[in-house]
Order: sequence, then structure tokens, then C-alpha cells
Amino acid sequence: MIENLLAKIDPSKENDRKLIARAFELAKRAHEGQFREGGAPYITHPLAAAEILADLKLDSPAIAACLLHDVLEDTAVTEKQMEKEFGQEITFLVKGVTKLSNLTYRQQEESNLKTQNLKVASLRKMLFAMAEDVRVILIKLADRYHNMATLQTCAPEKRQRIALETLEIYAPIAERLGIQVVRHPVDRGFGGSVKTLFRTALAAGADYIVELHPDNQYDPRFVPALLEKARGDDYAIVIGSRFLPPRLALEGGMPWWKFVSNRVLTFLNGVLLGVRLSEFHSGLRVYNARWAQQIPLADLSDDFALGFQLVGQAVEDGWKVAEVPASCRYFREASSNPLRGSIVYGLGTLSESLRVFMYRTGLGAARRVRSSAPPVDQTQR
Ligand SMILES: [Mn+2]
Repeated sequence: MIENLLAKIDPSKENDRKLIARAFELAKRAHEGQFREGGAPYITHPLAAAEILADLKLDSPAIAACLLHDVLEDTAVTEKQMEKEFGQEITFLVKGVTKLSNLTYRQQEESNLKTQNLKVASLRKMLFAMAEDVRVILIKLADRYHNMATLQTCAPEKRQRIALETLEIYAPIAERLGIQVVRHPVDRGFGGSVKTLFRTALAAGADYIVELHPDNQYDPRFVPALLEKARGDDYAIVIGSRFLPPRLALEGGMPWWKFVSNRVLTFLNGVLLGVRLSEFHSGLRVYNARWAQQIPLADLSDDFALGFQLVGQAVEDGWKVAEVPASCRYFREASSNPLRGSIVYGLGTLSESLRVFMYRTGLGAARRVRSSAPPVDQTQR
């Protein structure tokens, strides 16, 4: 269970590895019998958050504290015990995170106006905590990031509250740490988010746009390989494929029925588009800005269909699409759409590839005549 985390820690740092393993053991024991709302053992949560911090190369006390971040609040382990086993530094970090959690959870019981004031107050308090030790904030952001990634398992009311908190409290903090955040005041759907990504990156003068779904399924370490491929030739899109070779997806834990339907769908789409790829549905891609800036973005879907439509658009435009291997390990807890969603999505890809097929064979029209206005002008309709 802890292997993935330890694989991210320098093998020569024996003491760091021991400390992290010890923290994991205590957290696992303390959370024994507790479960996440989606049914997963509770320990999967601090573990996933700790992996995020390990990816960010935080030091071992921060990673250990992250593993222990819910222990003081939610288990029988006391502050005294923790200090005895892990010392002052780690206990201080855990206490800091616990304090921040209490701060934001309490406010929602208050009335409207009061809530507003408390939000500002808690924001300020978090900033004070940040001044004391920035690692507390980074642990809290990793905690929040994983909670957001697993939000689909929560009841609608809780979902809304956590999303709102993230929007109003955590996003501004991430910004103060120099992480650029783009907000939608209301949910614009998956496609709407990708469109914002395109517009933001194009407005910033990017040469390439990287799309990486934040559901922990894709490994950002493949991004350089995708970029290298993209720079090698005039591709519109380079896809990070989980199916190169195909059996990798099964070994990564993809359920067989999903694997089979994905294979069949990919074959049909490939034939219709005239593009031989091992998959079209990866959430890890690099787009060429020169292609991206002239596509009719506003005419594309605001929903999940957008991902495949972009490939169809590239084919329609006469641009090449390529892929490179990008194996992944996280199929289990990744955003497994309910079956109905998968079917709707699958049918959508078929209708899009049929449309492109008709266009290629002269039986159908292009999506639309392009406007000459620069794409940045379409921002925030
Ligand atoms: Mn937590």
C-alpha cells in the first residue's frame, strides 16, 4: 500500500523512508475500521495526499505529518503520544492542519453575514499560519485536493459546501503561493473547463497546452515525453496513451468490461476517422497552440464529449494526431463514470467520428466556417 509513496522518496535517504513508514503505520492503525464516504479504507486519503506532497518534493517531516493529518482529530491518538513518537516538529504541523480544518468547518453553521465575516477571518488566520510554517498550508492544500478529487462520493449538500470552501478560501491561498487559479463562478462542465484552459493558455502566449485530469489517474511524469513528441513534428494533439501496449491498461487495474468496450470503441472510431491510435480518451494530452487558436471552440461541447470532439476537429482540419505511452496505476479510485454516462459518452464519440467521416468523404459539411476573430475574444461568454 505504501510502496507508491516510498517509490517517490530518494532510496539513499534511509532515515526519511523509515520516518514516513512509521507515520504510515501509526496512521493506518489509528484509522483502522474508518472508511471514506465512497467506501474506501480511510487510510487511502492521507496516503494519497502524502503522495501529492512527495511529488512536490516536500521534506519527510511534512510528508509524515500529512500521513498523520487527520489522526489527532478523528482517532484516539493524543497530542502527547504523537509528540513522544514523532517529536515536536511533526506534531506542530499536524496541529496546524487540524486547526485550519476546524476553522473552516465551523463557519457554515453561522448566518449569512456572519459567515462572510468569518470567512475573511479564517482566511486571515490561515495566512498567519502560513507565515509560521508554509508546510501547514501545503499539507492542507494536498488534503483539500484529494477531497475535491473524490467529491463524487459525497452527498450533494456536502459536495456543494466543500466546493464553495475551495473556491472562496483555498483557491485564494493557492494564488498567494504563486499557483495560478482560474475560477468559474458556476460549474461550466468538463468541456467548459477545458475551453477555459485553452483560452487562458492562448492568451498567455503558450506554444503548447498541457491537459492533465486531476483525478490521480494520470502520471505527470509523462508530460516531458509528450512535449518532446509534440515538438518533433506538426501534431495538433499528442495523447498520453494508457493502452501502449494494450495489456498495460489491464495490468493498471482497468476492469475487463471497460477494457473491452474501450477497445471496440477505439477501433470503430479509428476506422471512421482514418487515424490509427491505441486510444482517444486519455485525460493526459498536449495540444499545439497554432492549431488550437483557430478551432471553433465555442461550437464544441461543454460536456465530456469535448475530449473526443477535439480529436475529430484535428482530423477535420487536416492536422496529425500522435500518441506516446503513458501508463497509469490509478484506475480503481479514478473517475469511473457510472455506466450510463459511459454509454452516452461512447455513442457521442461514434456520432462525432461519423460526422468527420462524412466530411472527409465529401458527404458532409465542416463543423462551421471559422470566424477571423482571435480566440481570446470569445472569453467568458
Ligand atoms: Mn483530511
